[in-house]
Amino acid sequence: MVDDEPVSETKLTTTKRRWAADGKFLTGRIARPETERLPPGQHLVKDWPVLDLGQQPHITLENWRLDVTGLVEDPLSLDWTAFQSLPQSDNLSDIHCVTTWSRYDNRWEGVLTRDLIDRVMPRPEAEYVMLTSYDGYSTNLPLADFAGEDAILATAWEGAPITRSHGGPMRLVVPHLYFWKSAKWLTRIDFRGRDVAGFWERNGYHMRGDPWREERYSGD
Ligand SMILES: Nc1nc2c(c(=O)[nH]1)N[C@H]1C(S)=C(S)[C@@H](COP(=O)(O)O)O[C@H]1N2
Ligand SMILES: [Mo]
Repeated sequence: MVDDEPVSETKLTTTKRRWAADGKFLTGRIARPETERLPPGQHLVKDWPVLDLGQQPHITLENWRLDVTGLVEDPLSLDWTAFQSLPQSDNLSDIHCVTTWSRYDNRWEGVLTRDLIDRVMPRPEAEYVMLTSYDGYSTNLPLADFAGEDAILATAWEGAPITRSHGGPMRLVVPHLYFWKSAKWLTRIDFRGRDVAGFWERNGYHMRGDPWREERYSGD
């Protein structure tokens, strides 16, 4: 069951809300994505940190569902077998987390968001998506970003199923935006005509979140 605001105040939410209020980590530097691989204010890590609201849901493949709703011609409710029968792809991308770590060259396998979009056929009025996850997390992004060419509904990382702590059995990866837009344990994709703030977006974070423009906080 997915609630709208299930998450109690934790040290993480308090700290990250304060960073947003203070504009922490902003460099004011102009990034050049053509020549610089690391966005401004980021540093490289080799490991892969786990970040979430602290409730990592257990979802069996049998119970897993993905609902695709809202302003689309063909809404879908997919079980795991139906999801696996969508076209499968793989790609390589970098992760940029707003808490300033970046990780290069992550190999993902799953369903490109473009292939899902082709299947449901968004109506012309659909300009945003709201994502909802099994832990009650939500995040919003423009449809144009959700449809980015590297964006993937990922079921595997580096050749193995994505672990529960990293959002398995399925998570979104939208590598050209800060990683909070990449919902773990994703269960609903809702196509909308208006941009409504998700969890971090209600807590001081940017509606778009482009690391190259350093869109960390609302108002940046
Ligand atoms: N469902 C869900 N997705 C989520 C989050 C979350 O708390 N719940 N946290 C976001 C944030 S802030 C980040 S940085 C990344 C972290 O993903 P990772 O734990 O695989 O590194 O997941 C994003 N997706
Ligand atoms: Mo994050």
